[in-house]
Amino acid sequence: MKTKILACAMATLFVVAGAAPVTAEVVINQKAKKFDKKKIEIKKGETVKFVNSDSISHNIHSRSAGYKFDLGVSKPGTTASKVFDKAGKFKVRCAIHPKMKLTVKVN
Ligand SMILES: [Cu+2]
Repeated sequence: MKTKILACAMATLFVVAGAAPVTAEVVINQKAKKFDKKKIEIKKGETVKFVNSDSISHNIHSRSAGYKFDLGVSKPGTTASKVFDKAGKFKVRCAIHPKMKLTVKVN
């Protein structure tokens, strides 16, 4: 019985360690009503973390065909994360500031 539990725990550890590259995180900073990058390329399953370093709120969303999402209003000093679990090229925008543009290419 003990051996079974140990084997199970080891298998879990292996899965967590093996999954590490898939859960990689890319940080995008928002400052002066801009994303700090215009284009990023990530792998399917990776997370993009949007940090709001502005003194105003932002609202990250995408209206790209087949991949619509809305992270809602993110207040100054907060972060909002999005897992991109679909391959493709997506336009990320801020609903409050239309000039904020980011293209996310998911491979
Ligand atoms: Cu904004």
